[in-house]
Amino acid sequence: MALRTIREIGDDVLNKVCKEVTEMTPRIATLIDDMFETMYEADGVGLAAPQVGILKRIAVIDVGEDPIVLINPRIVATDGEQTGQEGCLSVPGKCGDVTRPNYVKVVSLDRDMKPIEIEGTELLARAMCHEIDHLDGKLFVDKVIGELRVVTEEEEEE
Ligand code: GNR
Ligand code: NI
Repeated sequence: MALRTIREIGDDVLNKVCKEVTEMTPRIATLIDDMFETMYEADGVGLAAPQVGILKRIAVIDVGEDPIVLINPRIVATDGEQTGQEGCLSVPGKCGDVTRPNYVKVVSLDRDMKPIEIEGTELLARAMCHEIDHLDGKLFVDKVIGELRVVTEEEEEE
């Protein structure tokens, strides 16, 4: 396992539409392991492959329940709305309010390329939307309501 470099806003790789994964390979398995390690080291709740420079439709999420691997994820249902603070490891030190569905149902492949369905509300719903946006080359900064704020040191410690 190894840490990967997290690409930051301004890097073109973050604005590209990622390619579907057609088969699991040893390289992709290693990428997924490295993405978890990189996400945990950075104290994130999610990480998408383009954030480490790989234009494939892969994301990892851990909001404190089970770690989730998403491959070729698609949102198939949403309900309600939530507006809350969002940040991104590719936009260090900044945060802003974004409106997302309060519930999302995602169909995806897991690490074994087996079809799965994941339902989430609140932070999990927000994280799945945020990661799927990355796979389509979109960053939260373009969805912020009002101002993009500087995260204070106290908030960083939370
Ligand atoms: O660590 C992260 N926290 C977060 C908080 C609110 C909404 C989305 C996120 S995802 C972010 C990690 C990241 O940049 N994933 O792409
Ligand atoms: Ni992000």
